[in-house]
Amino acid sequence: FVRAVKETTPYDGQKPGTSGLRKKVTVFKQPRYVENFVQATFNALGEKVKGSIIVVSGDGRYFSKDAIQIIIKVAAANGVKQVWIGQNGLLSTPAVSAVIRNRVGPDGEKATGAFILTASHNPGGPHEDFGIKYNTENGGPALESLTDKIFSITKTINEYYIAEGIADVDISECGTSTFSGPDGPFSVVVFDPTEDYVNLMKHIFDFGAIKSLLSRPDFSFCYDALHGVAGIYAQKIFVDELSADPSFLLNCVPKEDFGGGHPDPNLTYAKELVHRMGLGKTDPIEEIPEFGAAADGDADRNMVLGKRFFVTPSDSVAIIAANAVGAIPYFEGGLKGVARSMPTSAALDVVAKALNLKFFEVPTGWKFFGNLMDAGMCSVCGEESFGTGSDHIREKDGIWAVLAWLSILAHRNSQAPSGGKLVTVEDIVRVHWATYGRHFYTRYDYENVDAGAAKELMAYLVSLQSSLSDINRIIKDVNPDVPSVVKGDEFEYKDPVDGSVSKHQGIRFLFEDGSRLVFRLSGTGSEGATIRLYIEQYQSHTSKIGIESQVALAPLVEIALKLSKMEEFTGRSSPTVIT
Ligand code: VG1
Ligand code: CO
Repeated sequence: FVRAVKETTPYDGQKPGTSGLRKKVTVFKQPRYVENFVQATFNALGEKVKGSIIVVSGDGRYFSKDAIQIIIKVAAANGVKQVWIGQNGLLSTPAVSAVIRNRVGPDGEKATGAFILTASHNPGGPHEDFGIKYNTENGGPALESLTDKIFSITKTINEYYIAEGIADVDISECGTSTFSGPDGPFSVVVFDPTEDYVNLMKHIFDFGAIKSLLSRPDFSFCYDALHGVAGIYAQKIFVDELSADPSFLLNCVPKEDFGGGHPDPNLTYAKELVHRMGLGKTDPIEEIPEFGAAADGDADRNMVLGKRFFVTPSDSVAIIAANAVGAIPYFEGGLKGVARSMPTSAALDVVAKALNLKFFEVPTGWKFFGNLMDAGMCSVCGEESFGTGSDHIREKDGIWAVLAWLSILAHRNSQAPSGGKLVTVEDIVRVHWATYGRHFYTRYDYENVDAGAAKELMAYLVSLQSSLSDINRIIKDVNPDVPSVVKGDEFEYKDPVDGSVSKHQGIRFLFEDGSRLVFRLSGTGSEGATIRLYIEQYQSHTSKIGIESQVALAPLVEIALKLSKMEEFTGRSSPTVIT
């Protein structure tokens, strides 16, 4: 092939958000849009690109196949030596992280980075979302220093390189295609997207123990991949390796449009699973599984359910941290530390304190955990947004979380009297609350709000946060029974490893009794603005631990809406999604 230099002009708004560049497919389809962004990334990477191996794949959403062919050609023209692609362009986000960290090329070399093609839990299809996220050598999302550099280059870019004379590569079959170019041979390697990831999971967990649990006549489960990429891993791990009944799998064939749904594993969007698990129903449905789980489009998120029972993601990470040692062979030597994102509930803090573990609170977005893990300071971490993971890779990991829960269930049951009643998900959670207390938690999302109105609301909160007397006056007017706010601030994080500072990470109101209200703007939307409101209350009195979450939180919800003048600013009387 020849290396052609093409003229281009910048596009506005190619700014990677919390997790990469996410836009409507129609935006990505504009001429040179993908080329500009990929070239800007290569320019930002500089020297590293020549002779490197780059991974390109994703959740298989609509437009992935076109984007892959473009990226192959831009990579070849920039001097990349090899492009690695999961068969059919599929690789889950955690699998990409595993491939970067573990897979080796013919001469033992590792990949330099990856373009992950996904918009995660956002819907897919010709009129929906697409996304490109760049991950670096450690397998984690690019840090802000790099994404800022990419963004600034996109604003002035005037040319890109592209290989001319390379035919489209068939990505439906495993194998290697080699081309000769100006810098020597260039090849595209298509491989089995499950191989590296499945090997890693087998190394972390005791598959034998999980298999025994799954074979119990009183145990059944249901895994819903919501037509995302998790399906191919679920088939390999749960069915082929762990011998689960194939009927346990729901929506496990990846689709370009996720079957028209939101591939978002929460109580609103994972409707079919929620129904199967009997949530919100009191009438006896036959054969409700004992365990249920779902993933998002790119399989880095998870939702865990028991029979008629929801585990909040904030509880999930705390419970995994509290039970990992003993249940999961990978953690045999103990945990190095634990971390959560700022809006995630303090359930993990309580565990860290009780077990005397190092603890970190970082801004939203997985990239902040990576530095801690690289420095050996953190083993288990999580976010309230259905993200849980560990230092086995540098992304959150949906299937890992499910295997962690199955391991804990298997371990607890192996300790229970043999022939006795199954220890369930709900049993494990209730014992946890009784031991550590319970953090009632909910998140209200106001999606696609007018961007100007959202900014005004946040600006108002920034100024309100500094006046405790104003805040407490409003609170007492609304409900004198609610405790006072003792601190308001705008969350700021100084990375303990590299000293970098991230500002404006959300407004916090911290109450006397440990309750918290947090407001922040989403960084993953593709249209308008999304305001997220996080509401949390701690309860350690055994008599109050069992009450309904929405009942326990109702007074705080009312305060949050009044404090922020939510309806006044946004015109919304209710949120779009409650999780
Ligand atoms: C959201 C979540 C955040 C998560 C991010 C990426 O970000 O709140 O916790 O890390 O999505 O997850 P934001 O900025 O919209 O609140 V994923 O599965 O979309 O890569
Ligand atoms: Co995701």
